[in-house]
Amino acid sequence: SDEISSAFPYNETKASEYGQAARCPFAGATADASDPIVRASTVSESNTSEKTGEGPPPDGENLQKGDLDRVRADSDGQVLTTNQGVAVGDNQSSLKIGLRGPTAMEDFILREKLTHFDHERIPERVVHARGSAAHGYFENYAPLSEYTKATPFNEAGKQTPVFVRFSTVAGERGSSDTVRDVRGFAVKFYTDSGNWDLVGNNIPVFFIQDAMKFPDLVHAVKPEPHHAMPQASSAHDTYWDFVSLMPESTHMLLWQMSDRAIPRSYRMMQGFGVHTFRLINEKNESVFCKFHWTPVAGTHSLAWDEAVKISGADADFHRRDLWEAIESGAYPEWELGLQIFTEEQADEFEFDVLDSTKLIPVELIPLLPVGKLVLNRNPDNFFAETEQVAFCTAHIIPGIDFSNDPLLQGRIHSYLDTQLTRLGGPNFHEIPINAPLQEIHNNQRDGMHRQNIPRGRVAYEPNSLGGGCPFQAGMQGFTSFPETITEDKVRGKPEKFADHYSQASLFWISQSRAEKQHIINAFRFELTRVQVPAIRERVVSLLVNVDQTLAQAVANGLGIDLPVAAPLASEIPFPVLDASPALSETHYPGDGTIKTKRIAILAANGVNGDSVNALYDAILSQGGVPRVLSSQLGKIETSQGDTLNVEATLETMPGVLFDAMVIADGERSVTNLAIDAHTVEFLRDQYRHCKPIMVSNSAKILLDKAGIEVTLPDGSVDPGLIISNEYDDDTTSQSIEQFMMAVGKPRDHSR
Ligand code: HDE
Repeated sequence: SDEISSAFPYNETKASEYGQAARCPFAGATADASDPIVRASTVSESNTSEKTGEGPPPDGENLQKGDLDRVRADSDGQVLTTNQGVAVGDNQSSLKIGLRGPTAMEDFILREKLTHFDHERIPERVVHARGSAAHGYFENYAPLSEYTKATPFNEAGKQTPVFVRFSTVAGERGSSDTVRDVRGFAVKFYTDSGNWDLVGNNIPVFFIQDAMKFPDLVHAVKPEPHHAMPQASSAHDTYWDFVSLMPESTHMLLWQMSDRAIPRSYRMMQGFGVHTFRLINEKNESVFCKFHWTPVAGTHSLAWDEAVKISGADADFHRRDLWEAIESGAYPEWELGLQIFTEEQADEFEFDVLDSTKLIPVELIPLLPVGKLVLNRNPDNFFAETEQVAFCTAHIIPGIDFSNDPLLQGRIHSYLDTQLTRLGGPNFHEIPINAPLQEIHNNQRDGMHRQNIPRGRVAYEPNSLGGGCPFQAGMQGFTSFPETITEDKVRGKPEKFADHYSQASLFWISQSRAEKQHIINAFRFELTRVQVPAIRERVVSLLVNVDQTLAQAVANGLGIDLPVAAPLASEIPFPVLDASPALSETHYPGDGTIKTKRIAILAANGVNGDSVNALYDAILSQGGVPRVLSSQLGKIETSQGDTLNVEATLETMPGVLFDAMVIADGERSVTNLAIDAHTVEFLRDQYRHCKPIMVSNSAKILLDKAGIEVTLPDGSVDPGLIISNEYDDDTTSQSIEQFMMAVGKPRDHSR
């Protein structure tokens, strides 16, 4: 080291601080690469999140990964450099005129580092700022050539790489995941005929009918401009003022106040393209189409009280859930279903298919299952991929076309336009996550941050100097459907757009009893936060047109008389519809398994270790995620004289973060748990949120302490509360089976 310090004279005075030690990792600054946790957190498929499953994460099969490899960077074993590739000798101190003197202007290393840092942030998305994404693929079931020439659908078993981003709408980039809001469900297909983006939501309808109203809607729901409150919440005056004056939003309001707006997980929500699109086949025949994603895990939601508490316990609840599921190899899956219908059928519907506040009940046009979506790889870098991905409704491919939905028409402009500000110019398509797999050849040139190097003198068309290239593809390329239109140029709306209530009523009557109660509660909550009484009343007057019971229940909660119904926008009597069972979440129970369900096992000193181990293995073997929780980390003694590892504490991982719970067997353990007030809180929340609970006989004292009745209010057996007999092996295994069944089912709201 003497030799080295004499080679670097600037370190002479304080060799120990500035010497070789600062240029190489010092003792303790390197981690043992054979440790699986260390390995997992240094390689690009990292898992630094609280882990589900066992062992290092599997390497997901991803078709886009190869292509992104050219830009992936790993610094393993590399020397630190500037952005010009110059090796940096000292990354601790700026260059000074004397150790106590001013910093030299010529310190290009410091200046480059600070300049880059100063410009690290880009504007967040004006809506859908908070989101999470993953890579995967879409696999087509069978050729769909009868309807479309779009290449992802042209062969059985064909896989098309995708990148999917889920999001909330109103909250800022750092807001909480479990707020009441619509969720974005945006899919970028890297097809072999160019990129196709299906930029949808988890709710099949929208607030407004015309793009003209979108900025107003967003200004109303975002934090109020004078004091920038509230964050990520529609429960305030400006939002309800706006929607109460826009009766077309009523249908969407029912969805937004329903459980759909507080999903349990991104993996457990439906997705919808919302608008009517066109499909076009090789013969240039066209049909209309709506896109639906249905999750294999079922459609599940949180309880409102639970969502609020999760916000405090883990603001990244949905982000973490998606990340962990993929890291553990439990790849989320959806089925793509199409509602296909002709123009003639559309003319017969009592609603207009160009109106995004209306849906087509699947009982009227059933879903044609066409393929599955699998998400199997987490991004390497949040900013480079999830933040920089640019979804555009204008990105469509031959075989797909727009309808004249006036909301969609406006979106075709907005998504490209917004990237110019957000991503800093017109070359955002060259950012790796946005680049198509197909080569790009055109005469667009220059602009900020151009990456490719076009060769030759020709940047125009037609040309002879470039041999006429790049040339037009003719009918092989994208051609718009030649729809015949003979109409006046007007500002206005088609007649059927004036029906603002039939489908709101349809949604309401199609909900289960519990779902209806949740909708009432949500309206009461949001409107109670509204300060201006006239706004509250105006909202209830819209609800009178939807359903008297709903309106009355909301009015009661607000302490007001039932107002008169809001005036109708049309004289035409609109239809009263039959219920559509598929609009209720209960229609999508999932596959009945306990896969990825998080199950807390509460234990303390004196626990029956054999029973915990058996239960733990049983949960793992069925794909569930068991966690042993106690008052503090470390080891607890079992009644067998062994020890058991505590994985999380009751204080840091409250009940709302789990799908089910077990009080482990062992009288002494139960007595010890009873001393910790978190145990009772845990039990109460799990019970209140209708989650399965398994306790042994001896733990009944804990139920008493939590004020939990062992039977349902009507005296019948509570199927979600399983009391096992810890002294009888047979009944214990029956109880475990019963418990697992309950965990695999959607929540039972009979409590
Ligand atoms: Fe969007 N929307 N939107 N939207 N939207 C954006 O685009 C817009 C609408 C949706 O994960 C923005 O890149 C207009 C309906 C999703 O990156 C912006 C109108 C639906 C995402 C924009 C709508 C959506 C966005 C903000 C009415 C469901 C997130 C940043 C005419 C079918 C995509 C960006 C992602 C994002 C405009 C209505 C879904 C400003 C003008 C309807 C999932 O361009």
